[in-house]
Amino acid sequence: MAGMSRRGFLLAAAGAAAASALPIPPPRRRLLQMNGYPIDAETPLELLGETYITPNDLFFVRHHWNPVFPDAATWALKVDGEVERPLALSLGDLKAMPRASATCVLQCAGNGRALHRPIVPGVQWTYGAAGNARWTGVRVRDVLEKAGLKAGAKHLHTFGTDKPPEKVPPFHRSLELDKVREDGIIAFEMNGAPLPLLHGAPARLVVPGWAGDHWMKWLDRISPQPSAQTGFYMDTAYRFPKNPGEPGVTFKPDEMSPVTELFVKSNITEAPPRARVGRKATIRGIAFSGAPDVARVDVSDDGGKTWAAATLGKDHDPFAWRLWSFAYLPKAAGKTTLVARATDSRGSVQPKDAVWNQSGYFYNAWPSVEIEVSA
Ligand SMILES: Nc1nc2c(c(=O)[nH]1)N[C@H]1C(S)=C(S)[C@@H](COP(=O)(O)O)O[C@H]1N2
Ligand SMILES: [Mo]
Repeated sequence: MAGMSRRGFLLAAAGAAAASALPIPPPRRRLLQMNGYPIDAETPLELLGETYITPNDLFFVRHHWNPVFPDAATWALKVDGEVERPLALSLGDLKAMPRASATCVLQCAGNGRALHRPIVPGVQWTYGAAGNARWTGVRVRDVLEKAGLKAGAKHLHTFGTDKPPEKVPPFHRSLELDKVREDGIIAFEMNGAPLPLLHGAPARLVVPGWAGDHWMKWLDRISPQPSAQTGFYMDTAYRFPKNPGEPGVTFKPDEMSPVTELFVKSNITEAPPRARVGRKATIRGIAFSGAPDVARVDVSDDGGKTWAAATLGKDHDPFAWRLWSFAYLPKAAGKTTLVARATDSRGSVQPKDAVWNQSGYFYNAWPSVEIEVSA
């Protein structure tokens, strides 16, 4: 993005219509960006909890290298592998199929990486590599049925159009067919608008409840197969220890398994810095999980000894986040620390401390805020 502001870049990218090239210099002719990524941008914490639906222009962006945007006019989704009839479906073909929508959270597995101690290398996401959107397209199940899925297939291999530079391994992924047949959507709309280029236009995979690495952008091929895909982004990256150790303890790939379901989590997105004894002070936040629903959010002013229930927002959908608020009534003057804790519909409770892991995935410790209470 040499010589271009982020906003300028986003405007240029948004204006790039159906073109296939990004308006940035080719990999070897540009300034070195210190984090090494073309665009990794997160939503500010205070904006996360403002609305149930995260607007498209505030939705975090993450990809591994400069994207190659497909031309929607010539793009086709190829379906091959363990199917009776390999297919190539145009955007028009997809749009002629029955529609499906899901309002759900997309969260990068690395969201909150910056909060792990000891520090973990990688993009230093804090809170905002997560958003809640309404995704519309067709069911993966319907596409696979059209192609005639064969019995032996267990994993769906997914491919996007982006190409890594030189010897960098491609971002090739696969996920369990059972999950993607149950809930998966190939989405071409986001919040009622055509899917934006930066979010994977013409179409991306949506995997409600599962971490962002499964949500292939610029999707151009799906292939059901008997076994999981191999390669760096399956065998080394996106793995979480089966039996985590103390903070700082690392594991070999075979001692870990792929990240899938999100961990139960809340964040506090708004809190007054100051309050008065006996006057209600409202704090707000979001909560979500890899389980379909959030059952409750509680707040404590004594470090988790006692808890009081927050009020959940009225909007909810399976695997979406839930806004919440809590009217805190300060009892004494001084510095007060409030912590929050979510519980999901399967009974999983957000832990006081996150599980440290060498890739910094799934940070979900209790969020806290400090309020200065005066008499
Ligand atoms: N083709 C492709 N798809 C991809 C990626 C990528 O690098 N290439 N990154 C994944 C990761 S790690 C995340 S967290 C999400 C981010 O989606 P967003 O940019 O729409 O927020 O896209 C996923 N899909
Ligand atoms: Mo991610």
